[in-house]
Amino acid sequence: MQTAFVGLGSNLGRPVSQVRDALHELDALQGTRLMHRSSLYRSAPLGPVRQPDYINAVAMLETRLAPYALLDRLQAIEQDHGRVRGTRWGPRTLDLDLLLFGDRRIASERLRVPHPEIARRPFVLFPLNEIAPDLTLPGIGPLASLLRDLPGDGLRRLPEDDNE
Ligand code: ROI
Repeated sequence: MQTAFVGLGSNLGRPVSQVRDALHELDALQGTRLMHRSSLYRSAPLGPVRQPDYINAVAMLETRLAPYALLDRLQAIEQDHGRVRGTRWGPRTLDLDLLLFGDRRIASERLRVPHPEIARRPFVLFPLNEIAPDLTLPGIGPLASLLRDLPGDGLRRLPEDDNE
């Protein structure tokens, strides 16, 4: 069994439902259980493209799947949600990023773990901190020190109703 963290993001097609449904689908994956999930957050879009705000969350999984098998399943869920691989920075119905996989460091063409942008993304680190505050990111450092330098503006936790 390995602990894996997955970042969820959506800013098209009823984003709150996209993210909530995806959390259930992660729990239903073969050999995988959803152990913890963060609250849902609304976040200002990062990047050069004008687009709607995102809904973001982070999930902690326990899985028997190997990293690439898990990545295949994540991409299949994205496809089911009508994800079209368009522009790099464009809006999306569902984005599932494999953020961390145990203490593994992977650097292949298809998969980089820890996710290369993780340290710069408030919409990943704040939700991650909610469910795993003591985490150290392999090759990067303690989550707590990354958060010290990161502004949390542009990020808002959604009210409880949206977080059942
Ligand atoms: N911005 C926010 N706030 N949340 C995301 O999930 C997200 N995903 C992306 C880019 C376009 C970088 N911007 C984002 O892929």
